Amino acid sequence: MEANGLIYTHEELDAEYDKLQAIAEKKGASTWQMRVKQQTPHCKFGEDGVCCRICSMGPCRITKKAPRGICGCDAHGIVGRNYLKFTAGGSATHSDHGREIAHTLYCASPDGAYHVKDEAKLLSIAKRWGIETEGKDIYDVAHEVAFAGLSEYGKVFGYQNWIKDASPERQKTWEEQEIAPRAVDREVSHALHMTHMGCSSLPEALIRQSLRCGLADGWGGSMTGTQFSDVLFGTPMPIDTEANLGVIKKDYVNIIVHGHDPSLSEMIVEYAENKELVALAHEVGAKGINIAGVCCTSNEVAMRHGIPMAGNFLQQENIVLTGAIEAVVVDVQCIFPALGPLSKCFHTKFITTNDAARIPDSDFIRFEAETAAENAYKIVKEAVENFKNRDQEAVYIPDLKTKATAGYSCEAIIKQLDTVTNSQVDVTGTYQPLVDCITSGVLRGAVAMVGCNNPKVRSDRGHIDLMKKLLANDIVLVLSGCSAQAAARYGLMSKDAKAICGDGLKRVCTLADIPPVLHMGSCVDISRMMNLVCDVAVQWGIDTPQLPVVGCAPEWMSEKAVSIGNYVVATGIDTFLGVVPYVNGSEEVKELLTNGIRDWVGAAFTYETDMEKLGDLMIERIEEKRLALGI
Ligand code: XCC
Ligand code: SF4
Repeated sequence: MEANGLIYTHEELDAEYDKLQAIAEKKGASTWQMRVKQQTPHCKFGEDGVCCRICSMGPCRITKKAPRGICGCDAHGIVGRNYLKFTAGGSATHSDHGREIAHTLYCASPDGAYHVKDEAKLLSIAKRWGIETEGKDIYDVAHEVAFAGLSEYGKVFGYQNWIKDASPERQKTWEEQEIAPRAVDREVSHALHMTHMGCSSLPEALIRQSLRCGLADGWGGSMTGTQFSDVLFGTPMPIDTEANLGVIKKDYVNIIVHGHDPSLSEMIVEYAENKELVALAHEVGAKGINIAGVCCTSNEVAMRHGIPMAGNFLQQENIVLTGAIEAVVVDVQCIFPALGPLSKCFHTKFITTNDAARIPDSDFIRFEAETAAENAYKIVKEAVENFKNRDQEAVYIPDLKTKATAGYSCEAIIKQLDTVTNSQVDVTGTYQPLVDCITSGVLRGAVAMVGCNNPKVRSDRGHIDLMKKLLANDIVLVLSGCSAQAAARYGLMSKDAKAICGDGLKRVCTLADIPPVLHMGSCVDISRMMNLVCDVAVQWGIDTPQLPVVGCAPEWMSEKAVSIGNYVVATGIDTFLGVVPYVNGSEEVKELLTNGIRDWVGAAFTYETDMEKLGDLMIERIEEKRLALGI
């Protein structure tokens, strides 16, 4: 069943996923659907954020009868501290990803495993960072830029280099508000210092550092991850691919790449074409080697190589349940520990590769930039050799597949806009055509829809129903992370999806030859969206909070998502969440996040668990901003 230009309904997809659940039950395997039942209702103290266990006098939990912990900390201090710790976890994680990529760039060499693919981008970064390039070998420049990037993590004085790419207004705001990000590691450490027993319990201070720590991610670690990945693996350009479980092939060796760091997946993709390994695949009775992705790794290889997207976060177990997977190869983040025992119900090998993500019941094959080629060869070989252990009779691959176009980096968007410009003055290479579409009202605005899926929201429905509503209202969408994959699986990332758009957006899609939802990449690529909004604001001559643009994470779940939320808001973009962070236990913290911080950065959070209302609120906010601009 291929949704050729069609858009799947929830029922069509659920019917197939239910069949995989039945397989799990028959096998006695545990899935998240089952575990959610065991874990709910969730602990109310945890949900409200009023449980503190940062010292061994506790744990303390706040109730009406016990309004303070043993040290005297109240709910506001505890909730604020927990929120900052959550942010620090996310910022550390994204930033460490960026650090790995910087290290990979440092290892690049003409005859090694990694090369410089986008020289122009590298030279442009070097220039912006004041690194001399004249007469130098491109690899020497790469190493200097990589070293400078790595040094940003422990930078002794000053702010992150990348913030110079933000709009002048933003930089000014961050400095004035004392949230301009300093060294990445410093912001994370400082956050953990502040949340130590007996340090900060003032909500204002804790939330301010949350914004700063988030900015160290978005305009620090994540930006490094994105920009350096482009230098190494190429800046994404529109590319056709496919999505959903139907991309798994019955007659092929199927290798799933899952996680976030493209250093690994790029090499796996390369070795899937290795002649010896392909010959070996034929020898064991397979037609070849098929690679498909899960989570953000999938986004990385989809937008650079057109590797199909098998599924997002909450699909990871379904993929194994097909019984057709020889190996799930993972690097870091968003990997269910459940994959260990689940793989054991099948012939599937669960291969972990990174010191940061060691998981029971997995085979650990350490993957390092220095030895990437031999590591990748070994991993792919193990998968191929595992094909003979597959029980072909028991395989069930749902016949679900969509077409999708991925790879809309900022550079790609500008290029696409160049094709539609009919202005009298030359605006090639700028966002002016986009600004014109918005000011004329052909497009009402834009929403950056990002983030995970979460069983608290009926999986993916939050994303999809909101997207449909926004598209019908002539609001263009830029997507990343698991939100992007949800869109792809339903068919919204195909150019034919313009059929469900309002007339204005439909016209823009036809003229620019784009799908109405633009795939901008993985979670670290939300940094691309920050570049986009800053550059559009500069082009327009306004500050980012004035743009009729909002951010939305309807089903977010991870610490990284909170870190992202903080830097998106701090970049001036109102952000709408469909899952409430653990802050309900403090009116003061909640007030700050949903309103107070607007005085600092010009934007704030909106929490609304009713998706219909969440959509209305976003449209309302966009229209308010238009009105304020007089357009
Ligand atoms: Fe993870 Fe990035 Fe969330 Fe998906 S969206 S569940 S964080 S893979 Ni970023
Ligand atoms: Fe309890 Fe205070 Fe220790 Fe937290 S820091 S566990 S509130 S005594």
